Amino acid sequence: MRNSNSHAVVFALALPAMVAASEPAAPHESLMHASSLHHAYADAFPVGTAVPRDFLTDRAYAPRLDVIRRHFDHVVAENEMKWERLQPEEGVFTFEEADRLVDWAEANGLRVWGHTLLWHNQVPDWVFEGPDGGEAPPALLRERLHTHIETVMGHFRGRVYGWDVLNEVLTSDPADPFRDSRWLRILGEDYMAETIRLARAADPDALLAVNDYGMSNPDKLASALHLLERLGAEEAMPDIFGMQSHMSVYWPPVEMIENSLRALAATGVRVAISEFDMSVYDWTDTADRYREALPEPLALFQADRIARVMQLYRRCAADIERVTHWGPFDDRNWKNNFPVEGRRDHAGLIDRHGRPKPAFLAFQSPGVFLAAFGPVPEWRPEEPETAPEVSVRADRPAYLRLSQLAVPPNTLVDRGRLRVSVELALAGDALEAALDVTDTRWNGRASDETVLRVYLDGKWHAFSADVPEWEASGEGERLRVRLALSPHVIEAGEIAFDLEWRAPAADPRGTYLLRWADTAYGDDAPERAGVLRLD
Ligand code: 9MR
Repeated sequence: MRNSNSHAVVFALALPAMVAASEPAAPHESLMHASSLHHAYADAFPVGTAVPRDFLTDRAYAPRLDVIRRHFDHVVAENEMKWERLQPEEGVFTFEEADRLVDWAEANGLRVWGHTLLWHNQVPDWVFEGPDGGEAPPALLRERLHTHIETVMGHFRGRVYGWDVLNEVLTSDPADPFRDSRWLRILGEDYMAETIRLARAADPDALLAVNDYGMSNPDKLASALHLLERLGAEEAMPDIFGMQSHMSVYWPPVEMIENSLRALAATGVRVAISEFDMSVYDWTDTADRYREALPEPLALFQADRIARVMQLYRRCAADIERVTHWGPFDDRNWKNNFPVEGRRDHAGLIDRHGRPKPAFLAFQSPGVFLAAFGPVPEWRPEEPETAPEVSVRADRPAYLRLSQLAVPPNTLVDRGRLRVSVELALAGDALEAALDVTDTRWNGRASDETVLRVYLDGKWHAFSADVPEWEASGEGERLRVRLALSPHVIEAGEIAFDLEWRAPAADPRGTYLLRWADTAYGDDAPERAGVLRLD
């Protein structure tokens, strides 16, 4: 093992200049001189990364493969080993893309972790469909699961050293701890133990994991502990529990991570930090604030957080099977599309010019980073002071852009399948609001529990979707509501205004919440209502 300390010190001293520099000689060049990330943890745990498909197929990404080879000791296919990629049609197995990664990893001395055998996402519909077009009977679904696991694990036996067998099967409601998925609905709760046993039989040498997100949440942890207890009793104990560890600079606190990590390890499994990354946004923040660049104080704050998390992992190294980053290149991290599609996040270790960020040094040498820069003060974006405004006129409708509300933890956002637009118009002494919703999760129709609320002149007015005003429109439907405006409002020419749309998500525990002006979560009067001008 190479000792990285002297490099790291030089790196630390060079850091301020690197942060400020505009263009390096060539992208990724400095990374090829920085000492290896995984060597820094050679005495603790393996350090790996997810790899997107095109890094292997598009020659433009060749320098990134060099970076991965230097800094990581294992890889995970970001998408290529998911069910829809490996068996898109029944009996048609397509291993080409996954094989390409495994071949490359083997040729370069990196190990491969398999992701994932059973998930509710990225699994084709045919898996759950019966011969008559209805739901597959349990025996058929069981047989398909068996065939998939045997074929996939058989194909990669000896080349993929372990698998995420059960992915995201938990809820954060310990009273109802298992995700309501088609697996659960058709097979019942035993499917989890059965799947682990199938995987064990298919490749007895592979390590088997249960993998999930949000694991620092004590409720989610309680669900996991319940599952592990049950799997243990059913002789289907996994070897590993994967804490995905998609975090933000603001959440969760290190103590919560430590608490979950130790509680999971106490059940006898080892813990994998399986999908590490760190968004620079608070979960409730939907603004696109750092499109041009990541402000330096925020880059340093992110690094400080990463350093403290890495120090925790080192303290818990005996319980940690591996640490896998889910997207170290800022421009190719999934957070750029979640929870806000197309927003620029900076969740990785390497910036958009191919240079190591402060986060890179902090990940590699937390002590060196903290000695040089820590403690870094928390950095918060400034909120705009002015409330949003909208003008409505009789002859020209106005359009509102709704933002996702700061949401409770179970709230889901699935913008791809949901479109909501709002049009406001003046009609005599009334305000007309027309809401167009296309919600493909509900065959284009709004659920009965959908509620539109309009805040006008100090009061919310609620309209649920079971009112007759809903009418079909295009692919979706439209709700048109009319609110009388009092003479004093018309006289004043402006009024405190907000508009909110909420609907149940496909997952029964989730809700969609969109609001125009006040995007802080709460049922009461908006703290920051907007202004409606009557022109
Ligand atoms: O990073 C993956 C992204 O490219 C895919 O579009 C997405 C599809 O669902 O899956 C992402 O990876 C997920 C992983 O497979 C399971 N845990 C959550 C990850 C981020 O969504």
